[in-house]
Amino acid sequence: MGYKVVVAGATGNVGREMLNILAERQFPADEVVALASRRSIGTEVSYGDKTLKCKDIEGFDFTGYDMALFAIGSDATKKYAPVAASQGCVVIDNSSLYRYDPEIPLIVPEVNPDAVEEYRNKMIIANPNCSTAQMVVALKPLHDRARIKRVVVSTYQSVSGAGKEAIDELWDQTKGLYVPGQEVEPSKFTKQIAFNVIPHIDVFMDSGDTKEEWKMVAETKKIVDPAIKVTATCVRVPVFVGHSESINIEFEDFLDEDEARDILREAPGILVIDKREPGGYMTPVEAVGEFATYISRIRQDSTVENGLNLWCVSDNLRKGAALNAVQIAELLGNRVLKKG
Ligand code: 11C
Repeated sequence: MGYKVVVAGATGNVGREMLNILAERQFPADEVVALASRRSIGTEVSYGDKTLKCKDIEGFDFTGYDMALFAIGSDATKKYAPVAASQGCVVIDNSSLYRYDPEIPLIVPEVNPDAVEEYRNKMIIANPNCSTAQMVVALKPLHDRARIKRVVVSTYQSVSGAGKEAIDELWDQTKGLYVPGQEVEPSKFTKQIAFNVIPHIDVFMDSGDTKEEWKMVAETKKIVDPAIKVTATCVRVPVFVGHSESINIEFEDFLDEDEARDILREAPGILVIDKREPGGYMTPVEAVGEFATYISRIRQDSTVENGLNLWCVSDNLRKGAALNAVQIAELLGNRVLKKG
């Protein structure tokens, strides 16, 4: 007997990827139900070679369903996650609503799988922000070997992180720049995104950091180790899918770049592509549709006592969202629910 699974927000970028990945990874599901908001009822979405018709999330009875993958944003999650949880269905939530609740586990399966047991507290498990997920996959094995003291990260985040309208804005604005009279003004973004970069993701906080930058700090501490200091600068770039990160790490102990490369080669979820020659590194367009987090440009930082630099690329809709959620579902199934 397999699982009965709900995907809520099935018509969005992340919801569609959740369905694709459940099918690609042959998740042992007896039944998969696609839910959406009222305006998308009846919309057809693909699940492997099947087509599912979206049902209304309002009034849906989650009783008898084992788990629900939510990709519906914080406001809707606030309304529907407690309903699913109270009806005995474990929610795996992609929004930021519950991530910082000490009673709710925030999980990247390669990093802190044991936290899955804490699902019992509220029947909810949180999925991290995309820029955090790929970074902590890289940090964890290095931390285990040499204890990370401090991380300085700069991100190069694709527009798909901001949703479908943001993808359309980059596309239309890029075309519009070549056609007099068809220029597209910024709407989803604060400034022109085509052929530009914008050092602003999510809202500004009193500290001067943006919320996206704050999330990378808070989530890394919760998932890997509260002792790790993180400072982040998050930047939107004109890339459709795939986030990149330049990561500078300072360790307690010396870690040689060759040993770091070997550790990362062995680490779960990581592929190292690191040849010191033209093209011997990963770029975001090459990561689209892939499961791995790619690490390149591993090198000593000799400006601090025990420093290392690396370049980290992943498909933000996959490892950063849908894949991680499906991996949590697999973890929950294998470790706790044990069906299938
Ligand atoms: C972005 N990282 O690239 C964001 C998207 O907290 O789940 C995901 C926001 C989140 O805009």
